[in-house]
Amino acid sequence: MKKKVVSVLLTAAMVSAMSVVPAISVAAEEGDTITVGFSQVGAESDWRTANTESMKATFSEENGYELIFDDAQQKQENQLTAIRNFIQQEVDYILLAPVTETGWDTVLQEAKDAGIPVIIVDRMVDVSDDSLYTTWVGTDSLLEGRKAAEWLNAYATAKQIDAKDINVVDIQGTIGSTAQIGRSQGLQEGVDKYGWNLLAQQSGEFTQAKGQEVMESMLKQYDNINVVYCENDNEAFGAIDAIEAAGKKVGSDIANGEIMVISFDTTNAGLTDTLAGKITCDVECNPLHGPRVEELIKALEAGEEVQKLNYVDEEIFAADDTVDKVTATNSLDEEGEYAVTPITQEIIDGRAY
Ligand code: GYE
Repeated sequence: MKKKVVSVLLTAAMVSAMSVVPAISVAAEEGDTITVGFSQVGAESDWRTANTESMKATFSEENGYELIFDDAQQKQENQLTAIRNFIQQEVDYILLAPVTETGWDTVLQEAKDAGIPVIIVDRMVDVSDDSLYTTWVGTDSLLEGRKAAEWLNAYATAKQIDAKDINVVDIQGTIGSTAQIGRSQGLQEGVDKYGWNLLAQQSGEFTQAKGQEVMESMLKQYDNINVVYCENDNEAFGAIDAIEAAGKKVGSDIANGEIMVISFDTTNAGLTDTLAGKITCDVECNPLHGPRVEELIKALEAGEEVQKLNYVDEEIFAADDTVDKVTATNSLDEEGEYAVTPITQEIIDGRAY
C-alpha cells in the first residue's frame, strides 16, 4: 500500500467520542504490504459471519494487505494464543474482536512492548490502562438495549397493556461480552423504570441452538411468558422454534396469548422474521466494520490522530407502526431521539447485509 495522506475524517456513521490519542505510526514504505492479524471471536451468529466477510473483503491482497485470520471459536484462550502468534510474526497491526471484556491486560502489554498497534473491533476490552490499545470501533450495546426497552414501554403504553402484565424472559448473549452487558443492562433499566416482571435470565451464547434450548426450559418453568428479549437474532430464531414447538404462537398480540420476540442485529434473516411478524422489534447492530477499521489504519499510516472510541450509528426496525420513535441515552450520556422504521421487503432487499 502506498503511503499517502488521507483525511482524518471518519465516515459520518462513525460518531467521534472522548479523548483523542496520538497516532502510533507504522512506517509502511511505498509499495509495502500491510500485514494485519485479526483475532475473530468465532462463527456463532449471522452477524459474526457478516462481520468476518466485511473484514476479509477489506483486508484483501488486492487492497494491499496480508490478512492473518484466526477464528477463536468463542474461547478467550484461543485469542490469547492468536495474538501471541501475531506478535511473533511481527504483524503491522493487531485487530482484536474480544469475546469478553476482561482478561486482556497481559497480552496487550506484550503487543505494546513489541510496538504493534492494537485496534479493538466490535466488543470492548476492560483494561487498567487505556494506552494498551490504540483505538476501538464498534456498537453502543447499552444504547441498543435502551432503545429496545423504550420501544417495549412505548408499545405497551400504546396498546394499553399494564406494565405489571408484562412477563419477560431474557436470553442473554455470551456472559461478560460488551453486547451482553449493554443489552442486559438496557432491559434491567426498563424493568426498574416501568415495573415489568423479569421472570428469568440465562445465556444462549449468541447461538440458535442454545437459544432454542434455553427457551424450551424457560417455557417448561413458566407458563405466563409473554415477551422474550433475545440478545441477538440467532437466539431469536432458536426461541421462535421452541415457542412454536410448544404449540404457542409468536407475535405482538400478547393480550391474546401470543409471545412477543424482541431481538438485536437486524440480519437479513432477522428482518425477514420481522416482516413475517415473528420478531416484533429488531434493533440494528451493524457488522460491516472492515471499511471503518481500514479508515483508522489509513489515518494511523498517515501519522494522523484518531479518536479513541468510534461508535457506529444504528437504526430500529419493527413489524408494525405502533411506535414511530423512542428517546434513549447513549453510553456517552447523550440523549437522542431514534426513529422506528416499519420493515418492508424493499428495505430488506436494499440492505448490504
Ligand atoms: O450482536 C451477536 C454476535 O458482539 C455485537 O456478537 C456483537 C454480537 C452480535 O454474536 O450476534
